[in-house]
Amino acid sequence: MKGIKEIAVIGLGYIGLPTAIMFANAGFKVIGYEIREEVVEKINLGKAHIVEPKIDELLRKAVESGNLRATSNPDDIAGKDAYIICVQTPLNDDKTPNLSYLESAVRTVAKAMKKGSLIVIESTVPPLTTVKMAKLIEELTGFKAGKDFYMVHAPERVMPGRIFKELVYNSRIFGGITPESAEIAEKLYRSFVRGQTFKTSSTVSEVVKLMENTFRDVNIALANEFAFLAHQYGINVFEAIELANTHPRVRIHIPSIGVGGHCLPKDPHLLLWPAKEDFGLIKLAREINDSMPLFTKDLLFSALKELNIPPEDATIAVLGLAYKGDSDDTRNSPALAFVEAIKDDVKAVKTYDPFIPGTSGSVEEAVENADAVVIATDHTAFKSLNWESLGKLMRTRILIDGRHVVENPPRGFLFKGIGRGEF
Ligand code: SAJ
Repeated sequence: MKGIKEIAVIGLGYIGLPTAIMFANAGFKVIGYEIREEVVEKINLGKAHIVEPKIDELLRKAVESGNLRATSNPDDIAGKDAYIICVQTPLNDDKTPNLSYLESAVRTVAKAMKKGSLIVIESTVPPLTTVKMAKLIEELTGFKAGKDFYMVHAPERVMPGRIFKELVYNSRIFGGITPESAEIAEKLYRSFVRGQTFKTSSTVSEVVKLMENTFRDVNIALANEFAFLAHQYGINVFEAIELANTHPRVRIHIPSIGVGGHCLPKDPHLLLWPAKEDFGLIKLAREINDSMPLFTKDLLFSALKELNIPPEDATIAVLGLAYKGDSDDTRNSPALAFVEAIKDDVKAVKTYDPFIPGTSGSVEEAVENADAVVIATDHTAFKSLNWESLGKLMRTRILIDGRHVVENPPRGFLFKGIGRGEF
């Protein structure tokens, strides 16, 4: 395989755009293919359509160097040496994978590629997908996989907010349909990856990616079950977790109002989808995590009951809509699930999230005349609120902590928190 010089990145979302930028700033000629024309326009002006530290300066550098251009015209990606596919793989409503975006991207690449092209799927996919897509390319092109083209699954592990650091320093796995495919991809990515790199088969790589997020989802569910027990035993689960984690080989996760984002709620289902049978733990963990917004609703309603406030008379202020702290992403956010769960049973719901336009203008505005405040996202801004002055604005002072933001409940409030069984 002669040296790779020209790369097409398919899909310029929160993984594709940073990846295109890294390759461009590593000296490759990169063309980003994106169907959203407004995104193409912005990128060609050196402006990012996603919020991520350092992205504006790195994107401007890539565009001004002439190494990165975006297009929505598939003719512009013809005959490239490498194609990096970074499209979404969401779930359908019935929790089965929607691979239509991936298949459409593969068909676009099949039309554009040349003999010898390397194709990399970065998207998180069900096991066995990469080999299936290689067969589709063989059918569409008459090329022989592993001989006339190379194909690899190379999942990303980046955490939003740290993408550019983690793209360089995280370890990386290259799963090839043939060992040579993995070799070629590893060499290409080492143009910017400084972390350890590993080669394996495409199916092992697909399973590894899904195992990583399933491991996290199951451990969060375990922490949530510990929280349920803490309520029965009258203890603070966070004190217990902190002490348990002093064990050198124990790292219990954090109980919360729920698990959001577009990875953890989805990936366990992708892992199980092609399996002929599963064994229950992974699905049960998903059910436990998905039940947390309702558990938080129960805490709120038990507090209203203690103060003899009929829910239908109550105004509830919800602080945070994003799926996790200091993010503007609301995909599968448990905060939204919580609002959905209470909105028809209470008089009014007011929301405030500093990262989400269209919510109240301030915490004060949201809590004014409210009967209860529910902390639904662990934004840093919520960790230093003056509850005494906020309490003066409220009709009744109930505080429900869904994110372990409040360590010592403020005086004058009826406080309940997930795992705070001592109250
Ligand atoms: N959460 C908890 N308790 C915890 C940790 C997280 O309730 O102890 C919640 C968060 O609030 C959030 C959700 O779970 O709602 C997911 O949080 P996350 O920190 O896992 O964030 P993601 O989904 O953005 O990132 C994960 C990461 N995977 C792992 O840490 C194994 C990231 O490295 C992956 O790249 C990313 O999924 C992905 O794209 O797959």
